[in-house]
Formats: sequence, C-alpha cells, structure tokens
Amino acid sequence: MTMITNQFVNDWVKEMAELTKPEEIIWIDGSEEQLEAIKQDALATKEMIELNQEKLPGCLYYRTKPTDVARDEKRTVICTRRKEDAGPTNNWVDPQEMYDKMGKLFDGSMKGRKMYVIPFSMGVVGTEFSKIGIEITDSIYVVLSMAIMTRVGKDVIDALNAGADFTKCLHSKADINEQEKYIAHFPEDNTIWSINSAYGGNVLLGKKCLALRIGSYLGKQEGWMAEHMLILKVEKEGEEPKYVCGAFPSACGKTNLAMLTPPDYFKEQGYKVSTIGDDISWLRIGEDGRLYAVNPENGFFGVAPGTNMKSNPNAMLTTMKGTIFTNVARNLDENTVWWESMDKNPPANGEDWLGNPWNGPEAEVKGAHPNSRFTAPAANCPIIANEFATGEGVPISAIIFGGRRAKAEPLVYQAKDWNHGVFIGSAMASETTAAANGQVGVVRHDPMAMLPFCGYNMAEYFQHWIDMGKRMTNPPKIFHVNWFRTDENDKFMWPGFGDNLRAILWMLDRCDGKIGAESTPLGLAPKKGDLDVTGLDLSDEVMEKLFAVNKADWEAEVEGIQEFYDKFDSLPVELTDALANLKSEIEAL
Ligand code: SAT
Ligand code: MN
Repeated sequence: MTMITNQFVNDWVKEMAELTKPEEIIWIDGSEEQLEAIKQDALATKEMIELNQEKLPGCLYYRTKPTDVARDEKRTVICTRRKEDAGPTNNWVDPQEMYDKMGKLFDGSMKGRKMYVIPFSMGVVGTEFSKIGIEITDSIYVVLSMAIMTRVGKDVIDALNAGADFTKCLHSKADINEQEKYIAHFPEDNTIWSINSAYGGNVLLGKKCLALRIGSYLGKQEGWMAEHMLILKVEKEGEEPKYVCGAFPSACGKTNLAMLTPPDYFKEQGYKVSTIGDDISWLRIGEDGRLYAVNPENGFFGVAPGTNMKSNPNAMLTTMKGTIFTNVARNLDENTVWWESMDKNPPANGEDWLGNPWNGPEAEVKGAHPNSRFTAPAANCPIIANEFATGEGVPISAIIFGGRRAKAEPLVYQAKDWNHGVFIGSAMASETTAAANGQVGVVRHDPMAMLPFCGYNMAEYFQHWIDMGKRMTNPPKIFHVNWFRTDENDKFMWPGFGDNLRAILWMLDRCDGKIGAESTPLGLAPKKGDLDVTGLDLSDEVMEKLFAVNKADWEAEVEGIQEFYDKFDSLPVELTDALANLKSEIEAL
C-alpha cells in the first residue's frame, strides 16, 4: 500500500502502538482486497457472521455485548483545560487526569491483537469541507464500519503526506468492561480516546466524536458549524431545487425524513425528494451570503426497528447490500435479518439480538434491540442526490428544528427571524429514546438536538449561532416541527412519514415569500388553507388540535426553558430577551 511519509503521523502511530502493544500493525488503504481479507478474519473468529449472500450480498451480522448497545452519555466526556470551556451540559474531566486514567486502561489493551490504522476523511477529500482523521482500533467491526461511514482510501493518505492536519482517534474495545468505558474528547489537542465499548456511536470515531463534538469546536474556531442535521433536496419539475436541513434528536425520524417518499398527490404535481444526508451537516457561509451544507459522512447508521417498505422503502433498499446489521434478530432458515415491524412475518426459527433461540410469532420478548442498527453505504440509497458525491455545499433555504413531543408543540411554525430561530433551537426539548443508555420517553431539553454532541460550552455555541446569523446576508429561514403530537387517546394526530412533505412545502412557500402567515405566541403559523392537506382525513377539529397553543402547557414550557437556561452562567441577551418575550405572550393568552 501507499506508505505514509508524514513523520508526525508515523510518530503518533508508533507512540500509540507502544502504549497498546498490539502484535501487528495494519494500515488500512480501503482497497476491496484488503477489506475482504479482514472480513474473512472476522468470519473466522465469529466476530461477525456472513448473511445470505444471494438475498443480502456483502451483508454482515454483528452483535454487541448486552451492556453495550447505545451511546453512553454519562461516560462521554469533554476534556478542556478549563472546566467552563466544556460548559454545564457536558461531563468534564481535566485532560491530564483523563490521559493518565485512560492511559492505564490502554496500556497493553491490544496485546495479542492486531491494531488497524484507518486514515479517513469526513467530507470529500479536496473540498474545503474535508477534515482528516486517523482511527487506531483493535476492532474489525470498526474497520469495516468506518469503510462504509467515512471516506477511506489513497487520496486520504496523499492528503496526509501533503501535510494535512488530522484528528488523532484511538479506540480499543479492551475487554468491553462497562465499568471502565470512556469516550473522551480533547478538543484542544484534536484528539479522541474511546475504550471498552464496541457500539457504533461510541467507537466509529468519525461520526459523533469527530464530525460533531470535535467538529463543533473546530467550527467555532474557524467560523463554520457542525450540526446534528439531515439534508434533503426538494425539486419540482421545471423549478430550481431547494435544500433543507433538519435537526432532530437521535431516533426521532431523521433518516425517514431524509429519505421521504412524496405522497402520490405531490408526485403527480412533479415533486421529487432526494437525500443528501441523514444525521450530520457541516455548514459554511458562501460568498453570496447564504449558508451551504454538506453531509460529511459516507453512509447511514440508521435505527432498524420501525423501518419497513411502507415507512421508508428507500432505507430498506439501501440496506440490501454491503450493509452491517447490529443487534437485530436473525432468521435462521434464511440466514437473513428481522426487526420489529419490518414485516408481518417474524421468523419462527429465529435468534434474538442476544443470540437466544427466538420464535417470532409466539415470542414475548422483542427480537431486535430497540436501538439495533444498519450501517449502509449512502451510495446504495435509490434517491441519493448527485450533490452527495461531489461534496460541494448546497444552499440551505430552511432549517427545521424538531423533537418528539406528545404535547405542547404544534405541528409547524416559523421563527420570526434568525435570532428568534436560535432561541427556538436553544429551547427545544424531546422525549428520550433508546439511542442512549437511560430511561426512554422522558422530556429533556436538547438544544438544536446537540445536547449530547456539542464539544464545548453551549452558551458559546448559542453565541456562535447568533454570530453566524450576523455574517449572512441571506440566512435560511428557521422552523420548528412536531410530528408526534397525540390526542386525548394518546394517538398520533399527524400521519407523518411522506406526509411531512406537506409541512416542508409550506416552509418553502414561506421562504419564497409566496404566502403569508399568522402570528402566534410561538412564531408564525400557517394560515388556514395554506398547509395542503388534500387527501388526508383530518377534521377541522384535529387540525386545530395540531396547532393549538395551550396556555397551561406553555406556562410549564416557559418554566422548563428558564430552568434549563439557569444552568448557564451567562447566555446571549438575544436568547434571554426572546424568553422574556415568549413569557409575556403566553401570559397574555
Ligand atoms: O449511536 S449514534 O450516536 O451514532 C446514533 C445516534 O444516536 O444519533
Ligand atoms: Mn444522530
């Protein structure tokens, strides 16, 4: 393979090898032959299982320890020299203390194992968005997943040899001891250390660790933004394409929204949606004063349960080849996979995510873990947009914030201006999901869906958003949505999925200045008739409930936002003013 001539890289790899003491060092060049040989190693040791190669060519099955099935926010830390630079929403540890503590855990952690060195890029190499990382790991699962989720190959090595800066990422599964699991970020050293986990979000260090936590820190320094956002492209025949970003917490439907299938009624009018990204956006201001976004990833790490040919046919088709399935159920007759609500035929001769025999039709326990995942190449997606592959930024018309809220939050509204939008993002809350360890279904504040992913003090992060707004002459319009509002019988009132396009089209009409809006205490809501619900069986009464701003609910919201804000020593005045304003609007209701 192409040699690394960058001395700084070689010195660092040598140092990490001296610490972790592997029996062999393997540099990953991303070639098919090399990945194939490594895969064969994983099959031989049963670390991974090859699935039915006729039905699921190139697909593998992988299972993590039952204690290691999701991100672990308690064990995720930001190590800045000053505690206040990590802020009140992050776990902070002094960097030297963390290096010492983890250094002991890494000492000899790869003994008798192979160490893989994976040079990778987030973003297309050669574009201004690209950031290089090198992940050192003792896990083949990580190697094969990084080859899907990031760009790995000769051009990355060339960039390193040409002197590109890089994020130093060290991972060892060690013995997957959950008592000694740490995912540590050292933003001031451009370094990430992760040990004792083998779950994607904790170990695919290009993703949340680099592209969001380190990325957000770099973005603040360098004047761009790293956000937990999908990117989708909406086209109408004969018109210019439009691009939308959406920030939603983990497991709240980003992948489904990014790959949505327009209802027939809109297809007939010539609408088409394509996908650019489903999880992470990097955003930079263009010379024309607009905000441009790329998806720095190269694959999708999506939640399996709930994905089916009806809810997201594009995701289903994306996972038919070259995909790694983690912690789903297996169909042993066919050597395929299954998860809850994939179809109506759970296998009778199956194995659940724990590896226990599982008779689907009669089982009382779930076959797949609620946070079971597929890791699939983005290029497989039938509706991947051509802009994905070039890695050039696309101009964003609208930014959508949203959460999973049974109550309070209306279906859709628009912020009055950029700063009001930053307030709405800062104040957003969502019910927790199985994507992170801990209780599910508890409402918590999750600003911009970045609570677990912001690599520095969130007060400064909010200020960065406000500063970015000042630098744009034509910023995106900001909106808030809630697809998950329920009625008095706890039933979802909005159909969701493809029909979410209706709300997006309202937003785009607003961006184009084609329609007006109605002022509400929260912002600007659709005027009656402007949100096209043709063909949906939604009574006037349900429509009203979807948009209702209930005084008691919002008094509680305001209090909750205040409580959240109180965690910070100081917040941008734009935000505290906006909260005071909301409070008086609600009082006047
Ligand atoms: O597990 S990941 O962090 O990669 C996915 C998510 O929770 O958003
Ligand atoms: Mn995510």
